[in-house]
Amino acid sequence: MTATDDDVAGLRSPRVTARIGVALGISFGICFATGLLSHGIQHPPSWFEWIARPVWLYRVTQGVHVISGCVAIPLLLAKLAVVYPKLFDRPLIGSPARALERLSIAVLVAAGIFQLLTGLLNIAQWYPWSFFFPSAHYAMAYVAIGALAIHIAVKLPVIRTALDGPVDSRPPERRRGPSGLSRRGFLNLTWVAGGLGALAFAGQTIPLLRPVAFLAPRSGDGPQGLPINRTAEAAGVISAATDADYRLRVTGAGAGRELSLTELRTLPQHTVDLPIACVEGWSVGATWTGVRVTDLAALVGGDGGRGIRVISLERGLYAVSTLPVAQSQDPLTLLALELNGEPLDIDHGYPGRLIAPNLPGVMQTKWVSRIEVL
Ligand SMILES: Nc1nc2c(c(=O)[nH]1)N[C@H]1C(S)=C(S)[C@@H](COP(=O)(O)O)O[C@H]1N2
Ligand SMILES: [Mo]
Repeated sequence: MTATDDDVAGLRSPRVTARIGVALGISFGICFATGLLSHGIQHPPSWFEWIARPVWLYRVTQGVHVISGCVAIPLLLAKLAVVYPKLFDRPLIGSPARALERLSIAVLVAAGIFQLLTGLLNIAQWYPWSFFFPSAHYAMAYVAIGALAIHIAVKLPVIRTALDGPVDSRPPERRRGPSGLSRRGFLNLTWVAGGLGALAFAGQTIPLLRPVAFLAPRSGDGPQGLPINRTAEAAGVISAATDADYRLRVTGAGAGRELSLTELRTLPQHTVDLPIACVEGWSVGATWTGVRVTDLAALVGGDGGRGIRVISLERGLYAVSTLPVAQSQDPLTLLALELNGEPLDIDHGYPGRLIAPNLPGVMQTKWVSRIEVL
């Protein structure tokens, strides 16, 4: 960077890129932290115990995860737009320090684009790839954050100087480039684009913003006012779920019970207000009525103190969910038989689905066939 920066032409100034970079770094950092949390809840390491209160916490953290990712998309595009000629500077490699810097940038750009693109397509439920999205998205997060850390460390002196002082210290008559756009103007456009990125999806999780969520694919439509990620037909469970011989099997240490839907309905029923919060960022609050999982555990002499495994009629990826201990013992955790005052729609998990406080939607198994008290 030059001493005054004033002779750097137009928008391609470190003063511009550093400011966008700070915003991008913050959104990546937030996205990374909330993403790690979501992964940790679903695949808990032995030292990690997830909590059941506040019931809306995951709804917020996962909403923030998706929104911060959506904000980062226009920010990354703006940053690339101002720096891209520098990406091809000669020499391409040069000294070891320069080689490290350039390698970290190449990895950062590639991993950043990969994360934002796969995250976006996952929201749209479009999987034009053969890898397993959660594992790839999780692994690549470390690559992106590692490259970001190196990039910031290498650039720290430049960033410091660039942020010290106004974005444009040239005389006013020289502030507009050939496009007529000033640095301030470009930055303001970038912030507006970032805000639009947030708005496009925020309505998935913030009810007040639902009408303006112009890109959000799942914003509250679906039977009983709740979106559906996978229908009973897609899951191949229609005949098993509507079978008159349906029995819920509850197993514990040694003991076992089988309950028909009628028997489930004669057990004490409880009504709770809990959101479904999907990893894709959409979330909706709803009223659920059904049997406490702790009451079911008690039928086989357990209390959920070591967790509970919930098994679906469906085979495959969503067949099994292991509840954290906090949710397994929580009076709000139900085998729900009703949603918003009506029997569960088959697409929402009839005859019964799990609903628990502060848990990712993906762990709230539909079409439950078996409950194992661990
Ligand atoms: N058996 C089964 N349970 C499931 C799913 C599924 O595909 N199969 N999808 C999960 C996901 S990802 C979410 S977000 C919620 C959505 O519940 P809903 O379709 O009733 O809105 O159910 C969860 N439970
Ligand atoms: Mo989900």
